Amino acid sequence: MKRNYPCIFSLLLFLSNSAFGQGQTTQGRIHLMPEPVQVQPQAGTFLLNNHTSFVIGPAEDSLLDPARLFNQMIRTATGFSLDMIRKSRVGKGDIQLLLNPVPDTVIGAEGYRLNVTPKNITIRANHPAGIFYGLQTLVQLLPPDIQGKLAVSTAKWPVPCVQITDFPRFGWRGMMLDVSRHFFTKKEVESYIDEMSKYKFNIFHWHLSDDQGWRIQIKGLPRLTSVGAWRVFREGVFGNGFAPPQPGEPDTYGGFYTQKDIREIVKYAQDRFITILPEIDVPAHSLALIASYPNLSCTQYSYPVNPGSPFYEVEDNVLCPGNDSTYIILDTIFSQIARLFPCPYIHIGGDEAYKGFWAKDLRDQKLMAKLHLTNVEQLQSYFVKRMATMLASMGKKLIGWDEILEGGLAPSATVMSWRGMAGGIAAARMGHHVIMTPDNFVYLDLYQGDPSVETPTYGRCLLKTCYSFEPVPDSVDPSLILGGQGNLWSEAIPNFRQAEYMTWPRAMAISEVLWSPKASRNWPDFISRMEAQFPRLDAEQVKYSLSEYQPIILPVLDSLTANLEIKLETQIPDLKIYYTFDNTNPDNFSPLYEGQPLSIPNGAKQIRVVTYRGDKPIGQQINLTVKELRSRLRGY
Ligand code: TNX
Repeated sequence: MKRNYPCIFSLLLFLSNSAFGQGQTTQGRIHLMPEPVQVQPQAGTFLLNNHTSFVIGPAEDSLLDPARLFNQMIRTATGFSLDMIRKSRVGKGDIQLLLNPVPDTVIGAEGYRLNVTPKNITIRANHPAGIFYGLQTLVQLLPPDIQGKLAVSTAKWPVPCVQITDFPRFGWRGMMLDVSRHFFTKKEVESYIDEMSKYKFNIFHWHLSDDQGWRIQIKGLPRLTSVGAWRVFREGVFGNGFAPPQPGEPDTYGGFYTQKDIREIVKYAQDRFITILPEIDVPAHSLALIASYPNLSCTQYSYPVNPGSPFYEVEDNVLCPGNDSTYIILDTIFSQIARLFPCPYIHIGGDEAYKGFWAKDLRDQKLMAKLHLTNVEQLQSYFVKRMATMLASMGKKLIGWDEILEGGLAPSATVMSWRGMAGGIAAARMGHHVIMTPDNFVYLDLYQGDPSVETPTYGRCLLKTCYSFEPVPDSVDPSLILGGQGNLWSEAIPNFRQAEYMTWPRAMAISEVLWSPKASRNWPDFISRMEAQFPRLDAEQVKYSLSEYQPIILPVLDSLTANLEIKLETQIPDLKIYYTFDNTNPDNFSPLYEGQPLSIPNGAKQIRVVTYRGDKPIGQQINLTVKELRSRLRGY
């Protein structure tokens, strides 16, 4: 990032900005997310009002849709839309959108140059995608209310003058949404895609099938949606806390997208320059498919769609690779998927296949003998290679989770590395393309705050951890790392508000990792820009988490005495931490935490901790018993 003021200056501005929610500028600063490559603030302001027009060249029809989307975004708040004038010269008060006649070699396919002067605004790009991203940046330069759901009684909308040059670090900037464990409606999915596009993501990985539900209509296979899309309803804690279906209990929970829905969502995403990567998870995670067509598993038992009760290794959720029916049905499914989704890739899952049923199955044994395979991992590899050939015949390339490395990787497969970075590193060393989605950095289903106040899940993935994600490991050819993505698995996401809460602001951190230059990463600066986004999400009524302001309470054992002690931390740098051991609620007159681990006073049963910014409480108070802290020594 090249700024025309030094970093220390921005840090001081950040520290002096005691409350968040102040809109696009604080004391003259411009707050953008993700941070552009180069931002050069200029003197003055452009005023957008109902006389402002878009100026689009007569030959540049491809820019009409991005301009229309901009209009759609501001219409409710402003009460007006900008006219679209088809001419080549920009006049006073205009916003000119321009495709470069000669490619600008600095900004590539998705970059843009945005110039705001008091007289007019120009956005230049090589392709319409760049114009779209320039318009997203322009929205962020306007006051937050402009993108809101309420009419605002002002006629003038200021834009600070600035020159911006911007382009992404990675071509694959993804977010994954699991719609199987819990179902999200077409409108909710579109709203997720819309929000992603504001932070310049360009891939929506859609996890469309799993053990808890099949979500896409496939013509000729009606049971996938009449049976596979439905399960019994459960509330409580997914996994051990959910009871299995009871005899005669109706399947009331679920849903699916018709092919018409899919086409509309694909178009909705395309308009926002987002490609949808469809995933049908095979050969495992297939209980919904097997519940619909029981002949596909080795056991051929008739199982119900799983509601989140324990079943792994007990119920056979894996397709039988030695059964030809498997490939016949997959051919029907994937050929329709291939036609519905323009994405050059299809994701076939490939993760977490329990192979115990294969080892006992006669057809699988016969196939292994015929192919001279010596273990079941090689059988999975055979299955994945056969899927790669099938997809190639449909003009598509295969992506799979890193388990597809086991037993030998299909020659042209792209690997999505989720069990840390290791699978990605191994695949890149073999010359394969890789997308990094390591669970320890970008799993948005994991805790972002203290487990005592969050929805039950497992493991921890803090905002700060997302921001520290580096997709390119030192030891590999960087050109093989296509990019990365955040994954939202929905076992513990029973409604869409929770999906938003788990996504934001962590996805902002991921968007910056994937878009902005590595050298510009700056945690305090990110926080101040994140805080400028919150009023935008408020205006749009998108839920987000404030868990990043909570204190972090860590149990530690003193190295000499082995006594339990407590360390307190915050993710946000300028917060103070106050605590009590006397069962009262702390405030800024309570003991201040000063960095040394605390020993637990005799008789104390609980610590209560709160964070402050200046003299205002900011993070949710966390109360933890000593007993709970002791149990956390063993992890979450
Ligand atoms: C592992 S990531 C899974 C998912 C779960 C997720 C929960 C992957 C390829 N498999 O099936 O939902 O963990 O975090």
